[in-house]
This record gives sequence, C-alpha cells and structure tokens, in this order.
Amino acid sequence: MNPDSADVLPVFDIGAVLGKRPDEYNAEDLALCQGIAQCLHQTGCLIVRDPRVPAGMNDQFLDLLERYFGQPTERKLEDCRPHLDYQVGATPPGTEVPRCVVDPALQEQLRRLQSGNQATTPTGADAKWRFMWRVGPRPAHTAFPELNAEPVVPKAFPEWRGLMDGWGAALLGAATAVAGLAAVGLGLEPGALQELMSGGPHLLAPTGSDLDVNSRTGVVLAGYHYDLNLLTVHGRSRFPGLYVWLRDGRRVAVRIPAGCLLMQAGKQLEWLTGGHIRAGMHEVVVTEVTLTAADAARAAGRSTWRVSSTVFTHCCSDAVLRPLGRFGEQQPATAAVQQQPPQQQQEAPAPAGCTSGDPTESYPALKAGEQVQRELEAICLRKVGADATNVSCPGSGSGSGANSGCSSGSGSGMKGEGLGTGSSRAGNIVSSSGLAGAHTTATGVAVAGNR
Ligand SMILES: O=C(O)CCC(=O)C(=O)O
Ligand SMILES: [Fe+2]
Repeated sequence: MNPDSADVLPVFDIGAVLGKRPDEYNAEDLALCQGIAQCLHQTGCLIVRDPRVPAGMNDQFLDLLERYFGQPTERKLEDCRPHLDYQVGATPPGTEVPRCVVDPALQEQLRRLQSGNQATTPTGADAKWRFMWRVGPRPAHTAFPELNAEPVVPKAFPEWRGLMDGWGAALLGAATAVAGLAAVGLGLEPGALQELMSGGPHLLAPTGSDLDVNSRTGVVLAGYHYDLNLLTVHGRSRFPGLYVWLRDGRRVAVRIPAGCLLMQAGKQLEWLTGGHIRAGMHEVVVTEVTLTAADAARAAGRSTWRVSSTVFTHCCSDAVLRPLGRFGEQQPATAAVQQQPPQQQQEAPAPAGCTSGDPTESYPALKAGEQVQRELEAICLRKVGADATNVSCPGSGSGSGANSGCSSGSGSGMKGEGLGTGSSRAGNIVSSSGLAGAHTTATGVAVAGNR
C-alpha cells in the first residue's frame, strides 16, 4: 500500500512570516525558508498551511464546479476554446494526452519505477474534463495572446466570477508567498521567483471526472505527467485518486490535512533551478477508495463528480526562463553528485541532458510562453507548429517528435468519456484506512526514513 502524503511530508506553516520583509526574518523564519527549499529539492512536493486561505471557500468552489461539470455535455462544449489552446474555458475528455504517452524519456522513467510504486500506464488521452479560469491581472502587452486570453464565463452561474476569482486569488496568494520563501531558502534574490510570476497566466484549473461513468478501478483520469508551469497548488478534493511521486521514487497517495494545501514543483521551477528541483510526477486514477467515496456520495445524494481544486501558477509568458543565480553556474561533476538527495529507493532517472555540468545546456534561455506552447503541443492541447519556434523540453528527449500521440481530431469531442484508458491493475488499489497525519515541524524535512 502506498503511504499518504500527510504521513510522509511535513507541514510548513507560513503564518509567522506573512507580512514580514525578508530582511526582517529571524532565525526561525530562515529555517522555514530552508526547510521549504530542501523539501522541494528532495521531494518536489510541499504541504503548506497559509492561515489566509479560507477553508470554507474550497467547499463553495467544489459545490459550484460539481454543478458546472454535472451539466449536459453540449452545454459544456459551448465553453471550449480549442483555438486558444484550451487555456481558457472547458476541455473535454479525450483531449489532453499525458506526456508519458508521447515522450520516450518519460516512458523509460515509467518502466524504471519499482514494484509497489508503479504508475498505471496510460495508452491514450485523459478521461477528465477541465475548466481553465485565468487568475490575477493579465499583461498589458504580450507576444502570447492565447495564453492570456479573455475568460470564458459559463452561462447560468451568476456567482461564477466572484467565487472563481476569490478562490483562485487565495491559492495564488499562498503560492506567491511560498515562492518568496523558497527563493530565500534556495539562496536566490528574495524576489527572484515572485518577479517572474508577476503577470503570469495563472490558472484556476479544476479537473472534473464523473465517477458514475468512470466507475472501474484503473481508469486513468489524468495519466502520469509533470505540470508544465512553475508551482501547482491543490486544495482538497472530495474524492481520492491523485498520486504523486517523491524524487526518491516513492508513490504517495495525496491526502491533504485539514486547512492545508499541497504544492508540487512544475517544469518552470525545474528550469529556473537548473534541475536542482525537479518537476513532480503525478497521476489521477480510479481506485477502490475512489469508488468507495463515490458510493458514499451517491448514498448521501451528493454529486459523484470528482472535482480537483487545482491552481497552476506560471512565470509571465514574456519573461525568459533560465537557471537563476547559482543554478546558472557550471557545476563540477563531483558537486553535482553531492547535490543528489539521499537514495531511499532508486531515484527517477534524470531528464535527458541533466547529467551535463552546464545547466544552461539542459535548460537554455527561453521565453516562458514558448516553453508553454511546446508543452501544450506535446500534450495535444495546441496544434503542432502553430507559430512557436521549435525548442525541445528538458526531460522530453523528443522535441517536436513528442507530438506523435496526438490524433488528428484532437479536442473534437468525447473520445475518452466513459471509456477510460486504463486496464484494471490489482497493484493499483490502495486502502482507505485512515492513517493518522504526522504533523511535523516546518523545519527539517522528515522524508527520508520517515516510514
Ligand atoms: O485531478 C487532479 O487531482 C489533478 C489533475 C492534474 O494533475 C492536472 O490537472 O494536471
Ligand atoms: Fe498535473
């Protein structure tokens, strides 16, 4: 059985530093920053308590999205914007293709996951719906208009804008604070990450999956992938199914302690740290515990739509991604080895090119908007070669060749709905027996040897 995130990851309570400038941080605050940076380096994940985030708003948000996704399919299809690369509005099932389906380097990584920590190998597009809602101010000028497009406001939801803006801003605020603390802990300029985030195409991007339809264990709602953005924030979902991999290769069931958020590093954070922090891998699959929760919801007359409370924070599209500060300096081979986390199990293989001592070779200077476009092409949300220059993504090992998994009719409808893409896998089933949460202090990462 896979451990729960609440048992293996410490909780970082950021309440004490909110409202302080970095030059006012005391020793405890600095230890918090270092703990956050170390946890991101060692695991790719963080559990954070930000007292400003109103927990009740998560429920209002989930209630709203359950009603939204519960609408007839035709209604939701009106909200799709394929010509804007689905970066606003709805995305139907059968559209987004998990990166591992099209990326040989990730396929190799999948094969090397050890027994008990394996992923459900997806064979096609995800079974989930999604809704993308822009959060925060849009840039006055941008070379990437489709990433910064006007929002889609679904009909028949007068409360939509207020609730989506409110919950999105709360999660973005938490991630922005964490970015400041992580920068300090990483030894960067305190504002280095936050400045890049300013004007970024941040998205409140809930997924929606109907568990009445996707009702077999092993159905892949979102196949093994990393997120392409800077830092992803997850509030609580009402249904389990999200699994993350720590850098040491352990597969962990996401359980978020009450009042907390789970954050995971995305590709842009990997880029900015020259691979010191790796984008965290994860998947969403239907398991016995998902179905048990769906049965309970059905019996109580509640919605059986699994809605995620996800925010993708981004670097500004027109800003340049490159390894920052010390991460841009060439590492002697021995120093690079010393940076590796303790080996509990076999670590996931490094992305292609990451063994080079020169981080700018693996992570060349590139506008964030171009990096996003490349990734969107690879996962079939953007038409190949729409207008971006051809730059390969670190870890892909495939450049433009990563697009082979996109069928020509991508985005045209409901290829995956109800069918799912997974085959049943006994090893994929976890038990719901509640393990008591290990609430550890914010300093020090209680990861290695914690279980
Ligand atoms: O549905 C979830 O819980 C997370 C989905 C996810 O990984 C994604 O949207 O990138
Ligand atoms: Fe994801």
